[in-house]
Amino acid sequence: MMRLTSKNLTQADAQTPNYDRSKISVGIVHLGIGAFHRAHQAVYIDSLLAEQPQWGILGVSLRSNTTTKALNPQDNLFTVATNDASGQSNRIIGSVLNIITAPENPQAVLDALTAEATKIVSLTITEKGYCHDPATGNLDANHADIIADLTNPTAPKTAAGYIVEALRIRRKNGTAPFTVLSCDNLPMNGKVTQKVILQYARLYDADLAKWIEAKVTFPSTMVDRIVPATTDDNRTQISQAIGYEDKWPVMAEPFSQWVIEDNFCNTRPAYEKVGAQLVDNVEPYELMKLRMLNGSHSTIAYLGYLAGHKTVAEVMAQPKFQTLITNMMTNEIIPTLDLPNVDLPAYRDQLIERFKNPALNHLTWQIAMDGSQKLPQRILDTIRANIKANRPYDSLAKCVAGWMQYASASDLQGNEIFVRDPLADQFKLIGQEPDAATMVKAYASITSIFDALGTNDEFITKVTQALIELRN
Ligand code: CS2
Repeated sequence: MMRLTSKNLTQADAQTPNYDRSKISVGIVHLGIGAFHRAHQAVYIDSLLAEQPQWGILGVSLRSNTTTKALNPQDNLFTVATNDASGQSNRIIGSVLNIITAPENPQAVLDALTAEATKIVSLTITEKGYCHDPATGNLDANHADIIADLTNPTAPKTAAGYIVEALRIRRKNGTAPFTVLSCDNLPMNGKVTQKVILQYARLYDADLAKWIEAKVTFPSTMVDRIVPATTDDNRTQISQAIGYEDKWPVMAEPFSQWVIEDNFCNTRPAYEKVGAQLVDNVEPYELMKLRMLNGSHSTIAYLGYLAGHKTVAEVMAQPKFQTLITNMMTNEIIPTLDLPNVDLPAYRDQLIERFKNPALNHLTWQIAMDGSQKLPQRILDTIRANIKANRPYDSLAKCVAGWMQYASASDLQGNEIFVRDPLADQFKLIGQEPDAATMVKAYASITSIFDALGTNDEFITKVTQALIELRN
């Protein structure tokens, strides 16, 4: 089968770009070009380029060269296949003009970041890419990569290192700064990014930090689309469907949402023309999405995995789980939210349907990954809000208990679990504690996750009970 490239693009059996790619230029540099970015922001931009050709994307992989190697030979074109019970539709996205692997070509990344035409630097680097303490949001100045970047700031490795070095050069050259646009699942992701960048910059050059504080904006965003990891079967099936070999397509659900704080220090794309919502304050939307969607996802992932289920849809096909998740959203999450203009029960029902999508092979193991980075904003903040208002949080406590069992690297039958998390080694040691109460206390004393909640007796008791129940 012939490889998908610019030459055969228009012959592919899919929706293809409605613009001439040779007329598009780079206006956005995106750090962390994973499946999510390609199925989300790259699609919105693809819809806009016919009208605004100056907003093409240059993708950067900060670590591995897998995406670059797969996509450069196909002119960085890739298929986004959306799927649900009604079938599949394939769209080839042309908005990513080039992809660079940063460790192989750091100068090319800095050149792109310092180009006058680059007005936005966006990020999907996952929670751990911020090198921060998830409980407080402060930069982790002891993080090995941050130490390395501060020792050698002109040859950075981290997103913070690249952004600050690029801003230093832009300031020196008299080039206007870019907007930094976080698209990761963190509450007030713009604020978190700003804090990390400013703290890093202060350790580098105090004057530069002041300039960044005065000139650069960090809008918050709420991003939403379920994008499971692509499998070999997906690759084969999508290639067959479009008639050309696509080595790096993505699979996603049809649903997509993007809410953006309208606070750009440089120019911006007309996002509102392609379905994104621009608002003054994103926080309530972020809390809604993180607590309802991602909080439910993590609960489904830990408890579902321990019950022997491989995918989210499989878990949600069990009436017991569907009831648990519905009740958790109704009684323990919705009451913590303040969005008078959104029909939250309708949002809940829509989420249940999205989770049940039988066409998505979304692995519980994939969502279970990096719990140390996800739990605070998805589950623990909600528990804190309930404690404060004297409301129940029993289902959320079950999720925490499920996470602890999972983190111990041993399932309920004593089989080993491959836990992927920056704290996996520490978790495994704690998991050897012989009884539930001691184990719960030990996990809850990890302050970078639990902060002061870890010393709340009522919380410890509830989670311990939930863990004992789970084990029985
Ligand atoms: C998931 C998210 O892997 C995970 O942790 O909860 O990636 C989720 O699918 C997206 O946030 C949906 O927008």
